[in-house]
Amino acid sequence: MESRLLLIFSLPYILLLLSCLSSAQKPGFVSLDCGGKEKFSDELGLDWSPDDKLTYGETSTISVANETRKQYTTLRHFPADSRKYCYTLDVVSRTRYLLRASFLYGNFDNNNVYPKFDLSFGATHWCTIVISDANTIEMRELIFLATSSKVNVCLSNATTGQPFISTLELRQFNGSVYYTQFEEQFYLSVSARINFGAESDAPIRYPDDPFDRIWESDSVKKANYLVDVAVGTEKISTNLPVDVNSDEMPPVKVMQTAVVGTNGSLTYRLNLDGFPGTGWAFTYFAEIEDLGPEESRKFRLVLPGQPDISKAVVNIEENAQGKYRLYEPGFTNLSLPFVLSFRFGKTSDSSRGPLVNALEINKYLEKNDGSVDGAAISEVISHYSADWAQEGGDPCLPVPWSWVHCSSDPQPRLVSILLSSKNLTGNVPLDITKLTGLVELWLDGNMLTGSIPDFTGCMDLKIIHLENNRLTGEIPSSLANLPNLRELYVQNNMLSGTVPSGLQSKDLVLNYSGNINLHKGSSKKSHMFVIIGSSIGAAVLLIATIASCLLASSKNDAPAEVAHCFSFSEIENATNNFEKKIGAGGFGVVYYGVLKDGKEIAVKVLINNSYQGKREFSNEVTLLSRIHHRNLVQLLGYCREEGSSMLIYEFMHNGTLKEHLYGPLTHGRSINWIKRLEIAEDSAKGIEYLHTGCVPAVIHRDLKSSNILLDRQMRAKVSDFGLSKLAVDGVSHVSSIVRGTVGYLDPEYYISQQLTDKSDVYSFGVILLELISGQEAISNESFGANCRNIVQWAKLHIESGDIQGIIDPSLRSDYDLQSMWKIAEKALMCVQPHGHMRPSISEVLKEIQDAISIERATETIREGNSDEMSRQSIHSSMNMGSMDLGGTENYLSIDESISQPTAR
Ligand SMILES: *[C@@H]1O[C@H](CO)[C@@H](O)[C@H](O)[C@H]1NC(C)=O
Ligand SMILES: *[C@@H]1O[C@H](CO)[C@@H](O)[C@H](O)[C@H]1NC(C)=O
Ligand SMILES: *[C@@H]1O[C@H](CO)[C@@H](O)[C@H](O)[C@H]1NC(C)=O
Ligand SMILES: *[C@@H]1O[C@H](CO)[C@@H](O)[C@H](O)[C@H]1NC(C)=O
Ligand SMILES: *[C@@H]1O[C@H](CO)[C@@H](O)[C@H](O)[C@H]1NC(C)=O
Ligand SMILES: *[C@@H]1O[C@H](CO)[C@@H](O)[C@H](O)[C@H]1NC(C)=O
Ligand SMILES: *[C@@H]1O[C@H](CO)[C@@H](O)[C@H](O)[C@H]1NC(C)=O
Ligand SMILES: *[C@H]1O[C@@H](CO)[C@@H](O)[C@@H](O)[C@@H]1NC(C)=O
Repeated sequence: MESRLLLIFSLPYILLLLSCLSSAQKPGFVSLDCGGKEKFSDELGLDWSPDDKLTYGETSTISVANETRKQYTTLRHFPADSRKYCYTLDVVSRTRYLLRASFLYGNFDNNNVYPKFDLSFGATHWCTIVISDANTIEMRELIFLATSSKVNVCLSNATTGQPFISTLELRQFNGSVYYTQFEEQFYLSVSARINFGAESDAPIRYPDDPFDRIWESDSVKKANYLVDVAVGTEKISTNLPVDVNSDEMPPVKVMQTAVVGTNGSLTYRLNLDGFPGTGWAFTYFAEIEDLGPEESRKFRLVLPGQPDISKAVVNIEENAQGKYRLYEPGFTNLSLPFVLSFRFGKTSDSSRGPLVNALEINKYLEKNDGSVDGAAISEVISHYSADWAQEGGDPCLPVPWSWVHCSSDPQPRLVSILLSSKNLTGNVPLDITKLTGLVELWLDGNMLTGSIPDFTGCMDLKIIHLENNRLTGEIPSSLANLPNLRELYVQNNMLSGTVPSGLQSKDLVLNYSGNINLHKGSSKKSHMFVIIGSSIGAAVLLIATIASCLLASSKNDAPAEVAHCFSFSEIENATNNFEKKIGAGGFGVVYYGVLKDGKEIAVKVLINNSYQGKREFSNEVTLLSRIHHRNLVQLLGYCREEGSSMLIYEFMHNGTLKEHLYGPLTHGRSINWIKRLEIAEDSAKGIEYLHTGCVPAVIHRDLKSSNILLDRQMRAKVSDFGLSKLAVDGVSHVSSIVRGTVGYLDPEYYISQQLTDKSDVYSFGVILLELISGQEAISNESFGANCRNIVQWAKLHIESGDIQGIIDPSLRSDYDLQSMWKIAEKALMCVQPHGHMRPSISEVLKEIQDAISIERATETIREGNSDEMSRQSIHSSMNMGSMDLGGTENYLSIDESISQPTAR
């Protein structure tokens, strides 16, 4: 066993600092109250501040029984998308810190779905947070040596629920506390820090521990934690001071209590977070019992499978050179399992059983150095203050920023920069030319000035977009030396001089029109393709507008990312020669199919062939297939052969919302109100992702109840997004054709042809009215004389206070009127004539979620009268439904259960 002698080096330093530490708040302590609104001091004397500088995420207030600490009454949560959300903290370089993050779910989203997501520290995956109880705080700690002046903590990869965080704390160590010889390559992730023989369940921390380490009480009965305690284990304690030498060691209060194995053994089994792996493990002993002159306490540590460790004999008093003094044997590199069983056993010549005061185990967590281009890209973003430049963390890991694509190397490279139309001013940042792995550069549509820099360092560049800026000077002839350059767009700038002949003789798409002082110059025409018009330009523009919500790596870089191209025969076979038609809509007929691997698919055969050219089509489809969200129907691939174009989607078992509201599938009984609210919530989440998870937003343009599909669990996904764009024929400009479905179409968009996200909100308002009323959006009979339109009809009733007049009679009275009103009022806001008067989809989503919690609260009361069976089934559908992951076969839907006779 080796002792820690390192503190000797820190002593002079300690003495020097002594006089300047008098302020109330410990220097080097940062305590962020996530979602908090104001600064405050807690009862320990720690100063908390809100995380209100963060521009991402939303805040929530929660209330958990017996948790009164202010920092646990708020939290911040983030969308469940494929981005990362980062906190940036200031630190002092070459200093060690304890970083602590904590998570108290408290059912903040009224979803009762326990979130699961990843936490990373810079580019290093730190841990996965799995919430398993709404009222229990999950806590993770990391010890690190700062190597620069900032560190990042990021949440990402929501597998269930929404990522959230309650607190984030930094505690600065001084001197060589927690130095390890591996610290350049490894962090220490804290797995256990236990105070044995504790007098209460409360942990010991600041101010007893000057670094605010949390020494957990061994009396807390956590599941799977500290079990297998041997018979005869007893607590002991003393009031006498224990000499612990320095504050690197456990605080005196921790050392004043211990457990003793009165029958000769101390045995424990505990689960070690983060293990198996190699770790740092120390035990802390102090003799705090008075032994008689003839008595002795000698024991050994026994670790299963590690016989060598059992050789050393501990005699605390001898090892510590006295009573009430600390002895701290440990291992700086020990291999440990997840379930650690250990035993201290007395030697045969010892009169007393073993004693232990405290224990500390940390796991070595290997650092990931992150992307190669980190330094260069930080220089680039340091020129800008917009949100995209503040995403934080590593540019590529664990997921890339929203506007870059990265290679998939262990140390990734930036391969695409997608900064079209971001209002960039000033020169093209020179540091971009240091991104030597760059393949695509999109800087078009900004206000960039100055000249085009020399890209000689970026030999992989294939596509350069600099058009529609204010660039001056000549086109550098060095561009001709880029061996892979295939597309160069510099039109509509203020460039001058002549087009370098090297570029003119290259096999290249080159557009330099709209530069008044730029001349073609003399050259022999060879393979040059000059595009002055905009036919390909328009198609490329389409790609640019949705490119930046794509989080996967560049299409040029990773061919595996290209949308799957199915062969016609494969589709022919899967659909059994287009046998089973399952739907038809504005874009074409949909067929059912089963792939060879058993996966069920829906094949949409697009109606006409006014679609873009083959390459643009497959590019567009590739982009659509990369949009992933649990409430968006996944595009699996496409097929373009035999003169037809097809899109292949995941198959949704329960058809469209339309069919369930008033189609033949209802069989006279339709879905109940809570289910309708859940469908509204799911759809709103999908739309919210299109509007806010993609930059710039993707506007659906054709939302309607037949575009909301239902899976086996009756959870909803939005389909057909992006198709309006796909159908734009090559030549015409994107926004020149109004597209949409009568009854759902935003009247303002129809008149002005200006498409905004509020057009989708209008359509969604119509869907909400359908959910309330069970009526179609347009009907010749239902709405009375002179009225064909659900909006006019509903408005008339709701505004005169007669909500009953529009509620679907098949809902009987199984709904809460308050939740119904909430939705009705919001629906009317959504269908306001002017876009600026309509709420955002996120606001609508909030309202739906409020209505759901109202409905669930009253449902519980209503259930009081119904039988056990139906209560259970409603319950299970909520949990499973909102998890929405793998299909559970023995699912019992609400509809089935409420159609059962109940004991009302
Ligand atoms: C809260 O504390 C009270 C009193 O200490 C206790 O009776 C109750 O069980 C606690 N509730 C929870 C949920 O822990
Ligand atoms: C996201 O989490 C899931 C489950 O925890 C895991 O299987 C997957 O590898 C993670 N993805 C990434 C990109 O880390
Ligand atoms: C533990 O020791 C006590 C007395 O020291 C004895 O009575 C008891 O039987 C022992 N228990 C076991 C399991 O050895
Ligand atoms: C610990 O020891 C193992 C070999 O026993 C070695 O491979 C490893 O690099 C050491 N350090 C860490 C931090 O695991
Ligand atoms: C660019 O500036 C305009 C006008 O100031 C603003 O409306 C627009 O949102 C900005 N775009 C971006 C991407 O910041
Ligand atoms: C599909 O392929 C399988 C085997 O590859 C064949 O048995 C089956 O007849 C094919 N079906 C159609 C409709 O072509
Ligand atoms: C949903 O689909 C499943 C499987 O196809 C079916 O058993 C169930 O009845 C459907 N539910 C409704 C409400 O239609
Ligand atoms: C570290 O160095 C010495 C103290 O300065 C101790 O007395 C201690 O105060 C310093 N430790 C801390 C916690 O700041």
